[in-house]
Amino acid sequence: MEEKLQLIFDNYLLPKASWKIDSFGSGLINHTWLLSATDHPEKFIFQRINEAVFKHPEYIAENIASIGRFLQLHHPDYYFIQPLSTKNGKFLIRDNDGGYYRLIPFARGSHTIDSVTGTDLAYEAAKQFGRFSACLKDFPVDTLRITLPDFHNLGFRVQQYLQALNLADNDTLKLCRKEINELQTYAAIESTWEKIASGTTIPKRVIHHDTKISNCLFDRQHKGMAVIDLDTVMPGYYISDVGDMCRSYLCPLNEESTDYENICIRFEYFEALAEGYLSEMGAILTQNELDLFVYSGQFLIYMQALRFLGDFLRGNPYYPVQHPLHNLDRTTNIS
Ligand code: GN1
Ligand code: MG
Repeated sequence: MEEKLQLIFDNYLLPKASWKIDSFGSGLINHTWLLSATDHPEKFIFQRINEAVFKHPEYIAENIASIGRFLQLHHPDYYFIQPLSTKNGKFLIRDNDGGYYRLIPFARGSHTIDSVTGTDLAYEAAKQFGRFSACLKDFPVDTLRITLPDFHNLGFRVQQYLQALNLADNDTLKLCRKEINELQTYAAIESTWEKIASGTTIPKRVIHHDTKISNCLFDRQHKGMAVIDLDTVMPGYYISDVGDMCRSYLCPLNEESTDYENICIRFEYFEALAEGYLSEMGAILTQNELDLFVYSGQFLIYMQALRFLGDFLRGNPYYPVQHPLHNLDRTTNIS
C-alpha cells in the first residue's frame, strides 16, 4: 500500500493530509482502492486497469476525454466524473512494472448499492443510464475507440462458449450438465441477435455496456447522481444497457447470491426501470429499438450466463473466483 501511495504522490497534486489507501468496491475486473484521510473531506478512487482484459488502456482514457469535452460543450450541467489529470497533464499513469493506474474524484455524499431494494432505486438508476446515452445522442459514435472488441457480440460469445464446452473434461461437464441443458433452451435468442448484428435494424449509439446497479451513484436522498465505470463505453446497441439493467435490477438478490429459491423477476421493477430509462431515451429510440425492449433482458442475461459458464468450463481464467465452483454458482444464479 505504501508503494501505491508513493505512486499517487509522485504523479498527482493532492491537498496536504494524512492520506491512506484501502481496497474498495465490488468490481470484478479492475482493482480499486479508496484514498481518504481523517483530516481532509475529499476522497479519491484509485484504480488499476486490468490489462489482461483491456489491451489498450489508453483507448479508455481517450474515449472518456473526448466524451468529457463533448458534454462540457453541449451539456455543461451533466455530472460527468472523469479521471484527474496528473502533474504532467495525463489521465493514466504507469508504475515500475508497467501497470496502468488512474485517480478519480470520489463524488461527495454519494454511495453505491449492490442489490435493488426499491422500485424508486430502479427508476433512478435507469434514468441515469438513459440520461447518459441521451446526452450523447449526437456524439459522433464512430470516433470512439473499441476498448474491448466483441464485448457484447452474442455470436462471438456463443462461439467462445461452444469452444469451452468442446475442450472441457468429463468431470467438469458432469458438474454443470443442468446449466448446459438449461442454456440450450434459450438458443432462439441468437436469431434475433443475428438480425441486429447485421446492422440494418437498429442504430449504434454511445453505450455504457455495464449498467449493473453498483455502477450508479446515489445521493443521501437516494436520487441518482451519476454513472461510473466508463471502461466499456463504446459504440453499441441500446439493448446492452437495458439488458444489463434487467439482469441487475429485476431480481431481489445480486449476482453473487446462491439463495436460488428466492431468485425471481419482479415485474414492478421492470416497469420502474422502463419508466426511468424511457423518461430520457423514450423520444430518441426508434420504433425498432422500442420493439426490442423486452428482448434486451433475454439477450443480456443469456449472454452473461454463457460468459460465466464458459469461464467455469475453461477453469476460470477471466472472472476472479473465491472458490472453484464460483462461476458455476453465478451461472445457476442467472439462468
Ligand atoms: C464485469 O468489472 P465489473 O464488475 O465492472 C464485466 C461485465 C459483467 C460483470 C458481471 C469488462 O464488470 O461485463 O457484466 O463483471 N466487465 C468486463 O458482474 O468483462
Ligand atoms: Mg465494469
